[in-house]
Amino acid sequence: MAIEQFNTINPPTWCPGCGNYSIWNEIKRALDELKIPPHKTLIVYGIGCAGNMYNTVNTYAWHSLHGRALPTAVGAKLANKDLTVIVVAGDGDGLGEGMGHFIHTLRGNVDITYLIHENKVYGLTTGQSAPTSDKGFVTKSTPEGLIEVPTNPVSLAMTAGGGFVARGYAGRPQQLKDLIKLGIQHKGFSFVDILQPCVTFNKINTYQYYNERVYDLAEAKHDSSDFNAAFIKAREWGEKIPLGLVYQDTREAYEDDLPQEKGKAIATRPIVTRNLEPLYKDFM
Ligand SMILES: Cc1ncc(C[n+]2csc(CCOP(=O)(O)OP(=O)(O)O)c2C)c(N)n1
Ligand code: SF4
Repeated sequence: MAIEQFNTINPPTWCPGCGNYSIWNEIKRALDELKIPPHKTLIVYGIGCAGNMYNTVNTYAWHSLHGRALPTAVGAKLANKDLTVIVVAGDGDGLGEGMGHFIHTLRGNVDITYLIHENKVYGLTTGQSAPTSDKGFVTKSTPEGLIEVPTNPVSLAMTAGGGFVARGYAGRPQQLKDLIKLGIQHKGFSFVDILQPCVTFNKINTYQYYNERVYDLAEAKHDSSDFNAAFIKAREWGEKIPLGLVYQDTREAYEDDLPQEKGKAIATRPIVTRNLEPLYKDFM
């Protein structure tokens, strides 16, 4: 296999230098290295610059509603457990409108992989503040500077019950690819928060900003099975920003506890027509 099998005839349309190009490449490389073919993969996309990847990767694809990519993906996975299901969404999409779904999907632990492109701004709608934007961030929607403090998606994912929580960076493509691969291989919900410079609307969190701060948790001998140690790393943000696998547990995926999922994938079973007349009569 080769990475080209995941290309379509449509080139991406992101701004030159956008971090999305790296993420796009590493998703394809991860699938290729895991030998997961296009017809065994579904990518569900949110709405935004991140979601505009939807027609540039040759797999099954679904361009969902803003904030609703996760429940769409959960439904698809439960209907066809043979598919590798990945979700690609922006941080506005996933942590603003889609925040409720995020928290409940973390609890639920369905076996899908969620990639949030954290650019700390609304890119597609031309630069409003996002839930991850820094306090004081000046945008068209916050001309006097943002009042709220930012959401930390990594520590949030841990407190909400996430069983696989990682942070990657578009500027560290090799590590990012390895994290996406680990996430896909994890049995249960895997979340990779990806630092993604938006070169057009975020002049603060640039490649230079991150390059001066990021370090690799693996090199720091971090134990990703120790929740308390991992939570300290999840909260770390400032002069130093950790990258890598922050926390991983071994609990069962949602599907493993669902009797209907035993046996063949639901989508491959014959359609059974049931006579509901007796049931209606009971209630009439
Ligand atoms: C229900 C709904 N609300 C709002 C919008 C408008 N909208 C489109 S993209 C977007 C935010 C994009 O920001 P983000 O999710 O961070 O993705 P990015 O463009 O930065 O990749 C918004 C608010 C929409 N399309 N649908
Ligand atoms: S606006 Fe920002 S996130 Fe969107 S394509 Fe341009 S650089 Fe990328």
